[in-house]
Amino acid sequence: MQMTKTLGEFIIDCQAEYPEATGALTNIFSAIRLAAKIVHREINKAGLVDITGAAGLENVQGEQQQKLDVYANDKFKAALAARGDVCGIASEEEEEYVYFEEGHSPDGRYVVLMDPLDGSSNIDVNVSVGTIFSIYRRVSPVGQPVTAEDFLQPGDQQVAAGYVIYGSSTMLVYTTGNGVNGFTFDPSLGVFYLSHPNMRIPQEGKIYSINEGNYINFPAGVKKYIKYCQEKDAATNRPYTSRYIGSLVSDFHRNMIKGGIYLYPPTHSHPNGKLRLLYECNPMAFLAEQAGGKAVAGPDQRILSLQPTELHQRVPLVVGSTTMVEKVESFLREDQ
Ligand code: P6P
Repeated sequence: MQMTKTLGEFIIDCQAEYPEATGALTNIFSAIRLAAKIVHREINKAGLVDITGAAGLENVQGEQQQKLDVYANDKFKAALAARGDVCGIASEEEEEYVYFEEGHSPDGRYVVLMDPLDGSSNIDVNVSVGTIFSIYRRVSPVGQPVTAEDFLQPGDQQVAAGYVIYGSSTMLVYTTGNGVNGFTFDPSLGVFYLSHPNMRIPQEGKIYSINEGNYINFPAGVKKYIKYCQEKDAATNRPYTSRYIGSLVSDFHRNMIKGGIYLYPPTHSHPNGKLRLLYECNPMAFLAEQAGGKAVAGPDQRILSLQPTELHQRVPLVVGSTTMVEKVESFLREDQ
């Protein structure tokens, strides 16, 4: 049996297609790959070394920081800082963006935005979690400290985006704007292998993912869509199946493979939605569109076109199979 490509081989082959490529992205992905392996190792023994449970701190969102949240943030930040190509990062776990001072990467031309451990409240109950990352070229002068503008770029400016899902297996899924490819980690060899080449989201799906506990406060169009999913109609494969893991990366990954839709609409506690535009919605939207899907914040509000205004800005998210997202948009338009 021919051995499939490793992530490293795949990235180098892709770089070879761009003679002008400097190898910077290759270096950045090498850092992400290393940090993912380290976080994988700790997640898979969390129950044994008491690094689950809240670290007693709160992150900028006022959420209890799980020790692994902090651990993952530190590992990804350190790995990226060690690469000369990254001049700064923004993270769900950091109140402000971080400039990599002297000795790290003052000449770096890229910034990385990340949610180092999304869904971390699931760790204590052994449910899969993920890392989400988004990569941009800096817009401020090289060699100078990074500025807010480097991080507040529309999602369409992303150079690359992806996630690591720490589930029944650990996978790294990413895009650089030429499709989406998935790599599965073999812990016995410490290598990611290409397992899901050219991932495509089915145009149609039968799975909807939403926290129906918030139903009372959903916009009317979302309530109508939920009822639409639950109606019996053989011609359109309804009723659909409800699946909600409470971990964006896991729900998104399943919908990527099987087809489906994930929604986090405005709720009473999160009137602008709960998910963050910069390091959750934009990278997932880039992946979705590259795989043939769609991602909007509302009717005709393409996520990747939004102009960010704040680092931890939240927006509503509807993402997944194009036909399903467009159905939600039609219900939401009726209420405009
Ligand atoms: P709720 C995890 O905190 C997260 O950001 C996503 O991973 C997940 O889909 C969502 O929030 C879950 O939020 O309000 O349904 O518990």
